[in-house]
Amino acid sequence: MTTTEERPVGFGRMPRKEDARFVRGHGTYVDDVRLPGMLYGAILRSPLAHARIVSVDTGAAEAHPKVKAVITGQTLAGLGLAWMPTLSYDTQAVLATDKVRFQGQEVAFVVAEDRYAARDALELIDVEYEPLPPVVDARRALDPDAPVIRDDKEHQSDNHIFDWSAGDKERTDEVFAAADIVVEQDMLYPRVHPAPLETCGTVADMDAITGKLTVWSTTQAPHAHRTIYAMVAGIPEHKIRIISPDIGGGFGNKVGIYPGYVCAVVGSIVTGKPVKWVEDRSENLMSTSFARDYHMHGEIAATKDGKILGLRVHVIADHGAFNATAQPTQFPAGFFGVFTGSYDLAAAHCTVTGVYTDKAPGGVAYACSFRVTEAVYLVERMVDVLADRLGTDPAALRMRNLLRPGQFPYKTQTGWEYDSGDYPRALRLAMDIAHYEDLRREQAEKRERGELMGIGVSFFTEAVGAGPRRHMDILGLGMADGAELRVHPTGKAVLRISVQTQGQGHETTFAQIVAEELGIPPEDVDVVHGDTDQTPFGLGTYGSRSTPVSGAAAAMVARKVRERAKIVASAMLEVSPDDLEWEKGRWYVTGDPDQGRTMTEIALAAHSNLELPEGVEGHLDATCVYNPPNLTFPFGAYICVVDVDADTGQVKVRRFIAVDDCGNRINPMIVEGQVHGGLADGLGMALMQVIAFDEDGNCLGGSFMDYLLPTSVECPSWELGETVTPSPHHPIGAKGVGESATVGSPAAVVNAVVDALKPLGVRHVDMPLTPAAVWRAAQGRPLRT
Ligand code: MCN
Ligand code: CUM
Repeated sequence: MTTTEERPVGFGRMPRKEDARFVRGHGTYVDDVRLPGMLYGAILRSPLAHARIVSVDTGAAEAHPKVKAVITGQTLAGLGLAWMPTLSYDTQAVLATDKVRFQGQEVAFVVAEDRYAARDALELIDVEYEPLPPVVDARRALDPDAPVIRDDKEHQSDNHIFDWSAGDKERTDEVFAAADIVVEQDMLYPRVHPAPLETCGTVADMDAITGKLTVWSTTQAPHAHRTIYAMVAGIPEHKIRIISPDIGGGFGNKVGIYPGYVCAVVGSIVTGKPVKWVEDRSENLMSTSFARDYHMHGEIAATKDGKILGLRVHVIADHGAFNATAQPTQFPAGFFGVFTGSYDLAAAHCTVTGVYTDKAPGGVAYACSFRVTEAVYLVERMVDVLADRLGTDPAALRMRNLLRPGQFPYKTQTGWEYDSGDYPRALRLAMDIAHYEDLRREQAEKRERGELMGIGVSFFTEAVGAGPRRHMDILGLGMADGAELRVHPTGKAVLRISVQTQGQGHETTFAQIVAEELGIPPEDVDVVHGDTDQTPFGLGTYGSRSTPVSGAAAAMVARKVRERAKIVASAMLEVSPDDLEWEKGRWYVTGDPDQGRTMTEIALAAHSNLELPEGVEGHLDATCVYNPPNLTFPFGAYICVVDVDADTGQVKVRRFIAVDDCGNRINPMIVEGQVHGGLADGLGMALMQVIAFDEDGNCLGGSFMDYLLPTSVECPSWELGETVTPSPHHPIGAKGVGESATVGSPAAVVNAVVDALKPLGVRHVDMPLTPAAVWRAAQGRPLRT
């Protein structure tokens, strides 16, 4: 009999299983897929931000000896595919027919024998444009004289997309009217890009004989993509197979369906050959899904002794030329409604106005938890602006106003129910790790000498793990996830899940969940994902929902298998199931622990000639669908320490302390990796990243020369701490963590830099805090954004 005790079983630190292939260069990414006879696609893109298309001449390109097809908007219009639906019930041009609406927009698609010929042939296409004035500044988009971007839409006479609000306006106005102190601040969360190292791409293979379409694609949500392809293209859903192989980073960039994916599919249908399309870096940076671009006006009300009473916010949200924002249907501004943050408020109200501009589809994603990033940044900047006004320490002001453990489950002023938390404990721990009082002393001494040192604090609450499906769906698809678990005769298991890892290590952590529940080693559990023919339906990986939803499904399906194992064990031991007890890895007879059967023994018996009770079918497998009762609400306290050189505007992040609480941790090593990555992301956004445009709508961030990724040079050695407050409604008490650090860290960095510049009278600087922006602020001449 094997015992499980001496082997690592279940939760705990464990290196990632998938790394064995990644570190040896054996990953299989979309661009590694090579099929016999495969052709290559390339996209012709608009050089102008806003222009009418007068004509498209493809004759010369078609005459190129290696070109197999040239597809234009007109070709697609003939197939009814020139426009496709977006995730926000808008439409997006696959290839432009009437106008181009942003620089880099897709105009034509060439299919050729090789990549080089496809690119060369783009030069042979002659497009005549009639330039139109572009709308670049979202704050001007609703001006009466602003050119109308979406004149393709019948009822669209301006650039307005939606108005959305949350909270109680009247009550908030009352609270503000009665408050001792009201402070306000304008701030921009600039347009940024997820910039995964692997760009987006697709290999489409339509088999003309069987009618089966196989699509290898960079997607975070293969099942949702399949359903959308079926609905839009009219291909029967069972004839579509989406394979999301290894993904080189998603960060939200791979949630949507992009014109290039559709073009590859059409290219394969038209040529009868497999067609590969993979975008290059500039295409990715200029056209494929942007995040943020929120122009926010915040007001905060408080008593003069520092009790925060209310928040009032108005946002102008720049969604670019097509509203392709990824959000659950009922939430046009995503979960921005959590802008009340981690504080006990009397009232709050926000309004968000979404507008079109001549920019690539925006508001899509980037470690955002559906707009929680913007919300957290807003409230955490506002608390610091208030602290400045009150002359109080920002950590003390937070400590005074944070929700107390006894208030959970806590219903916010905007209708969210936070599941659990001990906020003061997390902040106290961060302050202890930082030696906060010593830092403030050091800062005071430095200020005496004219040196600029800043300490920034932020506290965040996230909302991750969408559904429940009653409230949350994407294009009508409810946000729940299926799981299937099969234990083979020799006790080795295969788990099939609907979510899709892009670097988060699901093949490891999901095996650990099954291992924890069944008491078999994680090495004995294979995780299958990313292939719609092999996995149950579910909505995929984004909004840090894999652990909260699919992870719960994995635990529940394993528990079902464990219950079936109990019946088999009872037949083996010839006792009633009621007389059996579970310890990790085996069922044994109550009061007689020597009489027991391990999962491995049970698995073999379940497939043997053992006589099973009436109605028990044998084998050891189960399926389940998990529809979460609520989101999970991870939280954390971050402290950033910076030194600023007023003469050069250089910011040096000296220390960064991050205390995260994501409930029970399945694999602490992976959680820490997620936090490290997210902190680097947040630092990048705070200090160096923006996709900017000139007044003609030219994109200024089309390469890694302009759009900077932080490296180990800019990042400090992260100092992590943790508290554990399990989610009361999640089967294993876990909350999501994948986006926490990106959500929580930018405010800490900006708060630190503004704190450093305080002696110079600076109260706010918009991200990114480049040397130029900081230098200008220090000179009393802030950059206009
Ligand atoms: N985990 C854990 N214990 C917890 C919570 C999570 O061990 N209490 C583990 C999970 O099992 C999983 C990882 O941490 O292996 C992240 O889990 P989760 O928070 O559920 O997030 P998702 O798996 O749903 O990942 C999505 C999230 C998002 S939305 C973005 S954006 C982002 C992020 O993950 N993109 C990433 N982290 C990323 N990390 C990498 N390497 N690459 C990306 O593209
Ligand atoms: Cu919003 S970026 Mo992640 O949810 O894939």
